[in-house]
Amino acid sequence: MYIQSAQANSSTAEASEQRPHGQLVSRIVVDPPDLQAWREKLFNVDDTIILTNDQFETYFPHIDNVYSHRSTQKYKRKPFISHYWDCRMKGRPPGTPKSDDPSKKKRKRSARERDLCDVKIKITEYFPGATILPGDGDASLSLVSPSVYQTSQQQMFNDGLPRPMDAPVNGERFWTIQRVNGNGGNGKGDGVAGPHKHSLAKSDEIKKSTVQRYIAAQEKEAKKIQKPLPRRMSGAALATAKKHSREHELKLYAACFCPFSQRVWIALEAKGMQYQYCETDPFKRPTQLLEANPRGLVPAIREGDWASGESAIILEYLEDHNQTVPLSPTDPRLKANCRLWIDHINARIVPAFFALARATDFAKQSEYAEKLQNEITALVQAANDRGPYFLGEDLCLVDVHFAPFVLRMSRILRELRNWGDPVPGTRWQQWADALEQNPHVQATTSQKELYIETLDLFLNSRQPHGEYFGS
Ligand SMILES: N[C@@H](CCC(=O)N[C@@H](CS)C(=O)NCC(=O)O)C(=O)O
Repeated sequence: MYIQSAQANSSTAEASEQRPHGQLVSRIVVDPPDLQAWREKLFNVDDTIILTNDQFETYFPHIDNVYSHRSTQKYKRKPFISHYWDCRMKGRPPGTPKSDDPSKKKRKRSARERDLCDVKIKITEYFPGATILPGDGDASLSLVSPSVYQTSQQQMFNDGLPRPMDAPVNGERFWTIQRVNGNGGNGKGDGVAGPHKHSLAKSDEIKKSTVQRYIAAQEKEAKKIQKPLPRRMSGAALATAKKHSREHELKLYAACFCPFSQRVWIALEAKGMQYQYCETDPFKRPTQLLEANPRGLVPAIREGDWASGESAIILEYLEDHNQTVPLSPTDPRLKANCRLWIDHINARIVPAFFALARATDFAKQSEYAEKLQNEITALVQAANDRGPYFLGEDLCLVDVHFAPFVLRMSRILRELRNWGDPVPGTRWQQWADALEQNPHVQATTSQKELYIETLDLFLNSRQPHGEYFGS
């Protein structure tokens, strides 16, 4: 079954380079012909495999669970780019910190031994117009001499799978996949690296392929429509809300599913303030909420006869009101800088987040994921080098604005929208982990199911978080 058509959103080298980490294709074909044979072939990678763009996009997402992306090599003035992937059974490289965040998805790999397999592959993507020529300076090319290629164009090989008949000739994008390492000799004495030390079935037990994850996400969404959901606050958030349920002059009207509400809640907790938490369903338009915020949106706060809506305004108010734990720097330039990046979060990251969260079309998901990643990268580049937070060691308002969305990236976008975790060892990962592990963020976070269960609530909000036109 062909699910969604290819979106040729990367017809140039630049577009390919901008793709998020490890993400090579932009469509899903659930049930293509000869799938089992193709999976075996792409698992074994006995010889260099040449694929048309169509073949690569169709079959690689069915086998990408076997491998994990390690690095991408770009070449100056060359019409190709190489992506290196290790067999997933090689395990986590030494030095990659494990997250001890209890709400983070538990990975089966934590129990697995390391270095169970040594197979590495190189996937080379040749841009339109590239041809395979010997001596082009790249090792992969010398493996594919014109005569080999000639043969591959003309024959059906003994695995019975069709070869790309026209890829390098008619100037379309094409791909090669080849082994660059393996478990020693393969016993044939032909210099070819050895095979995987496990079966394809074993790889399938360990991780689902992109296509399987796509199908699971679709099923999850379908089930969600069928059964009524509890949609109730849970976990640490519930405990914190109970602790702050007593009548108090300062009231926070918030909804557990709402990222904007969570911002204000994090700030109240970080500042150690006394307040009353009032879980509020904005869709029911309760009077107390309308009195505090005539627009009827959460969050809103009330303090005596004064009230306000809008998370950014409330956060500024709390900052002016309570300086015991400041979340804003005193230096005017640094403060202006923070305001600038808060604006970036609200004007660019939030709409890009919503665009991706709303995208059920797989090709659109790739496009929006790339845009969201670019907006995040701009923010991360503006952050203090040492971290872990935006300004360094202490949580500030930029972090407070950002944190609820970072949490929802791993809880919603990763589960439903094919969003990739931050690349290990990067500043982005350091920041995302710090936000996940921050005690005030954790104290205001429910168990992860809540966020998927309530996705429709904040996506259906009246707020025009909008069409994202980021460029
Ligand atoms: N810009 C507002 C956004 C608040 C917002 O969108 N709240 C949503 C829940 S996440 C809401 O109250 N929706 C109710 C509705 O649309 O009727 C803020 O930052 O406070």
